[in-house]
Amino acid sequence: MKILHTSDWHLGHKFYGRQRHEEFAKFLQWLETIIELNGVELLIVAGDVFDSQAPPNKTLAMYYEFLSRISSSCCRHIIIVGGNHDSPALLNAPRELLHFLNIHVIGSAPRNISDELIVLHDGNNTPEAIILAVPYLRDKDIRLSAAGESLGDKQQKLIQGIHNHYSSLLALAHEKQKQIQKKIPLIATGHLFCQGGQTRQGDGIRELYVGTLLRIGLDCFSKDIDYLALGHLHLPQVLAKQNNRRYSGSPLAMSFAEAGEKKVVLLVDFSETMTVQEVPVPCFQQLHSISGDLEHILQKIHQLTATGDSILLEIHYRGETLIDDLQNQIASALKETKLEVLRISNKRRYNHILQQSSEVKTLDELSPRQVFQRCLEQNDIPLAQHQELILDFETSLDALSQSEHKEQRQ
Ligand SMILES: [Mn+2]
Repeated sequence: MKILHTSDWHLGHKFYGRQRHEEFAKFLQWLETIIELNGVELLIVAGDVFDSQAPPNKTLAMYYEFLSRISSSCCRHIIIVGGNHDSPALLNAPRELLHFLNIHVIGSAPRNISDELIVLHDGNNTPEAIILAVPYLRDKDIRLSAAGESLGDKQQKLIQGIHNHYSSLLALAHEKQKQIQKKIPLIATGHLFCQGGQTRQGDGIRELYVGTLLRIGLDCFSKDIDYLALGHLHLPQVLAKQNNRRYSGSPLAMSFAEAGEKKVVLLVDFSETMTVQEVPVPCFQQLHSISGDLEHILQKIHQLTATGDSILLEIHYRGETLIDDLQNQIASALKETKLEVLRISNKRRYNHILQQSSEVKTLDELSPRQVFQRCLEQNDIPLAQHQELILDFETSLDALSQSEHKEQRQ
């Protein structure tokens, strides 16, 4: 059986307010080609299909068009699990309909855990794989909260809850295996931060409380699991040198910091001995970050123009002199080029005007968590209390966005 493992598409993601529809469309087209070229029979998307709880209609249309095309290809089955960015209600809404196309959607932990156990059948109706389709597990899915708990208690219970969830599901899978009486691949998904996982600044992971505080040990996943398809971290990686425990990473750069990094999808082949092959994702839109004084910035713009490529830019002015018309100077340098600047930060100017050392950002550029963090700092809340307050804040924020979204949809 040939499987394609991918995650963290973040469809609908914007760069400083600029939509990326074209890039996403190109990626999905490319993915379709890869699926057909390699005769992929199962597609696994391990969470964060969408970037936000309420993606634009154009993004939704792109997603459904892709699913309908794939379901009529060689790809017999599609498994989609929700990530922390996804709205479970949005992913789950068409699940009954998608089921007819052999598309299995698990938007959030279902009431009945056995719904996460999926047995896939080949064309002759013979079982060919068992999937533990586990989505991102929310605090409320797995932990019974009690009054007066310390932060340590909360985290410990969350970790324990995630371990229990996987082991209960594995017990059900073992029963199924006995019934099937034949060795078929056992595949599990997850959308979480594994111990030893690598991340980098600016990839959006640090802002999430599960990312900041919780690390799930690999011992959570039984040796009986033949392949673990993980999502959440944006760098593709093998865990603990085990070829069959992997993050596919995001296929597109989600920040300027990720620009130029290797992006892949994974082809897992169970035909004989299991093999995993990284398929590099082409770069559909070049990104470039320029940091320096005006001379350096203009020189770099000149160099990039000469390539003739269409490139999105992020510019950080770091010069000593105060330049009031920096924006105009850069705008005129970009005239009649294929370069587009999305953000110019002028640290020197802010420092001069506001006499403060930290870079001023607008609310657009800050996540709610960063705003909260600034409140903690401004109000001189002792550092020791930060983690606990942030966890409570994130939990409330998550609950709020869930209920807001529910109201919108009702
Ligand atoms: Mn995620």
